[in-house]
Amino acid sequence: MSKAKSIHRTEKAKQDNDPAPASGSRRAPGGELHQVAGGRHPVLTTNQGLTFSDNQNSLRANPRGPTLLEDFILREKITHFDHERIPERIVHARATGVHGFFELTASLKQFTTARVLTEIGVKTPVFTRISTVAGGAGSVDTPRDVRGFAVKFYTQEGNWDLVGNNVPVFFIQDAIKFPDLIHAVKMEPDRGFPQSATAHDTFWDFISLTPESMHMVMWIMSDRTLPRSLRMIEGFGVHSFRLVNAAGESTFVKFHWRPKLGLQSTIWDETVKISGADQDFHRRDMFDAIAAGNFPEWEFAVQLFTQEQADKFPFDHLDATKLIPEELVPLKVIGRMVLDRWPNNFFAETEQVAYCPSHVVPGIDFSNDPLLQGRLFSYLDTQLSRLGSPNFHQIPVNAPQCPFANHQRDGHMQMTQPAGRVAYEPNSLSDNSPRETPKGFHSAAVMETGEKGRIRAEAFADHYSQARQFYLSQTVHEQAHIASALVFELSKVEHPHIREAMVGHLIHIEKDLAKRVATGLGLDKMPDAAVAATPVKKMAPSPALQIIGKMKDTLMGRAVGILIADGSDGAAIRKIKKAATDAGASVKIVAPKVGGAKLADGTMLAADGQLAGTPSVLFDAVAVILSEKGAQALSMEGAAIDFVRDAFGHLKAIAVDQGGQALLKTANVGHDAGVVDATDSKAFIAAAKTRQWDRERSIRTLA
Ligand code: HDE
Repeated sequence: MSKAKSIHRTEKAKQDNDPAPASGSRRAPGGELHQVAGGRHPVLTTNQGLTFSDNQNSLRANPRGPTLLEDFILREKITHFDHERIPERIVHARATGVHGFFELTASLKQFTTARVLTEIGVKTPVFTRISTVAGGAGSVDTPRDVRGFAVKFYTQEGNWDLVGNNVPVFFIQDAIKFPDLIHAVKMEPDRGFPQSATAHDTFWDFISLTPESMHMVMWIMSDRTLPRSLRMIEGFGVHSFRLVNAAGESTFVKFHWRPKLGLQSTIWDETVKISGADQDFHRRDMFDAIAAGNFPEWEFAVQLFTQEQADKFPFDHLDATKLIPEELVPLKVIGRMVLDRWPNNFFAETEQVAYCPSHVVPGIDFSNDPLLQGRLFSYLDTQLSRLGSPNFHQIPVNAPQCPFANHQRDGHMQMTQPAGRVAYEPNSLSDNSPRETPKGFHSAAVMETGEKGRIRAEAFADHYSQARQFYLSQTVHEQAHIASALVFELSKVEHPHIREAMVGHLIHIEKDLAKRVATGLGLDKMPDAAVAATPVKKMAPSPALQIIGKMKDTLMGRAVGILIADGSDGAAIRKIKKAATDAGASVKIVAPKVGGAKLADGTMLAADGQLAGTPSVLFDAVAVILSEKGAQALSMEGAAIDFVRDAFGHLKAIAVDQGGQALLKTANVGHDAGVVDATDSKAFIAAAKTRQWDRERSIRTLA
C-alpha cells in the first residue's frame, strides 16, 4: 500500500495524495468545481459544499483519544449512510429494471384516443421493472414465483403504467383478500422463514381454503414460475381495461407482452442449483445481454372485445382468475418494446420507480374488475409510505417526460419553487396558471345499476374449469412437472389436512392429476372432493398456454459452456464454439483454473469461468472436450462429475470427444439422442435448441 493511501496519513502524505474519486461530488458554492492541483478530479465536499482535507480519519481528542461529537463531517456522512435504504416493497421487492422504448406498429385509432396507441412509429420511452413477488430485496432471483412485469410508458400525454405479471391470471378475485394472500405466502411471522417460497404451511393453508386460487395454482406449479431468463417470459396486464375512442365508445382490452426469444423455463432441480451458483442469475443475464447489445424485445399485443362478446364468454372477464383463451379472442400485435439501456443507478431508478395502475392516459380506462379497483387505491398509498412524500412524481424516474402542472403545493422534499400568488383553480388573477381541458382524461360513461353490497357476482363462482383447461392444454412433460411440483410443495407442508384438502381440489381439475399427487404424497386413500359451487365446464384445450409449444428454434439468448482442461484439442473447441456462436449462443470456456488450460498444441486458452464456480446449470447446453489425461484428472473432481451429471439431469445437449466421453462414463451418465459426438456440431446445435424431454423419466421419479 502506498504511503498516500494509508489510513495513518502524515501531513506530507496528505499533500501527495489525490482526494477521493469524483462520485457524489457537488458544485462548490461559487458554481465552479473545486479542482485539485493535478486538475483531474473534483474535490470531495460535504452535502453543503464544504471541501475538507481528510476523508480517512474522524476528529479525535488526541491520536489515541475519543472521537469528538463536534465532528460534523463524520456525523453527516454516517447519518446519510444510516438512511440509505427506504422501506422495501411489501411485494415485488426483488427486481431488475431497464430503460427502453415502445414503438407502435399498428394503430388502434378506431378504439382509442391514446396517442401511444395511435401514432405509428413514435418511440415512447419506457422503464420496465421485472420482479419476483414474495422475497425481500436481497433474495435470490430464482425462487418458484410469479414475475411482476411493470412498464412505465413516458407518453406525451402523461405516464401510463401497465403493471402486470408473467402469468395472465391471479390468485384472488377481490382486493380485500390481498393482504391475507401475501401474509400467507411471505415468511411465516413467528419464525422468519421461508424466504421467497410457497412451499410452506401458511401458503397452502390459505390456498386450500380459497378455491378461486386453483387456476393460478396450475400456473404457479408449472415451469412458468421458473423462467430461464427474464428475456424469455411473457407479460400480461391481467385485468380487462377499456379503450375509449373519440366518440366516447369503449371497447374492452387485455394487454399481452410476447418475448421475441420465445418462452423458456428451467426445470426445478436446475433452478434450485442455479440459486446456489448465482443468486443474481436473472439480473446478471439481463445486464450482460444489454452490455453485449443483445437488447431484449417483446411484441405488444391486445385482445379486443365488446360487452356483447363478453356476455357470451363461458366465464366472467371481470374475474382476474380467468383468462380469455387466444383461440376465443385472437391476439392482435400492435407494437414492440425494446429494452436497451441499463439504469445509471440501481437505487435512483429500479428502487425508486413508483408504478400505479391508476396512471393512465386519455383513451385508456378501467374495467370493474374488483381486483383492479382495489389496486387503483393501493399503489398510490404504498408509494407514500415507501418514498415518504406525495412528491415522489418529481423523482427523475417517475417524472412525466411531457409538461405537467397543477396547483398541488409543498410537502416533504418538494423540489420545485412555484412563483406567484395563485395556487388554486378556478381563478381570475392569473392568465397563465394551469386549467382543465376538454381534451383531457374522461372516464368512460358506463351505466351502473344494481344493489349496493358486499356481494360477489354469480359469474365468478366457477373455480375449476379454466384450471382444468390449463392442465389439459399442457404437453405430457409439462403435466408431469405440475404434478411433481405439487408433490414437492405439499410434501413441505407439515399439516396432513392441508395436503388432503389440496388433493380434494385437484379432483375437480383432473382426476388423474389428483391421483398422481395423492400417490406422490403417499396418501393411503383419496380424500373427498372439495365442494364445488358450480359444475366444471368442458373447455377446449388451448395450446397457446404451453411453454414447450412456445420455445423458439434458436440459440439466440442462450448460453453454451465448453469444459476443457490441460491437453484439450484446440481445433475441436474452436469448431464447437463457432457452431454455437453462429447459432446465436454466447459461449463460455470452463476450466479447472481461471487462468486457462494448456491445449494439446501447447497454446494457452484462457477460461471465462473456473470449474468450481461455473457449474453446467449456468448453460443451456455443454460440450466436454478433454484429452485422456485431462479426463483422468477431472474424474477425481466432484465439480466436473456434477458438471456432466447435472447437464444430463437437466435434459441438456452434451457434445463430447473421446476424453469427454470418458468423463461421462466415470460420472455414470447415460447415452441418448442428446449426447452427441463433438465432431457433429450440426447435431449438437439441433439438440441444444431444445431439451431432451424424453430423458427425464429415465433419471428421476416424476409424479
Ligand atoms: Fe400488485 N402491488 N397488488 N399486483 N404489483 C404492488 O405496489 C396490490 C396485483 C404488481 O415493479 C405494490 O409499488 C394489491 C396483480 C407488480 O414496482 C402494492 C393487489 C398484479 C408490482 C401492490 C395486487 C400485480 C406490484 C407493492 C390486489 C398483476 C411491482 C409495491 C388487489 C396484474 C411494481 C408497490 C414494481 C406491486 C398491491 C395484485 C402486479 C402493495 C392490493 C393482480 C408487477 O401496492
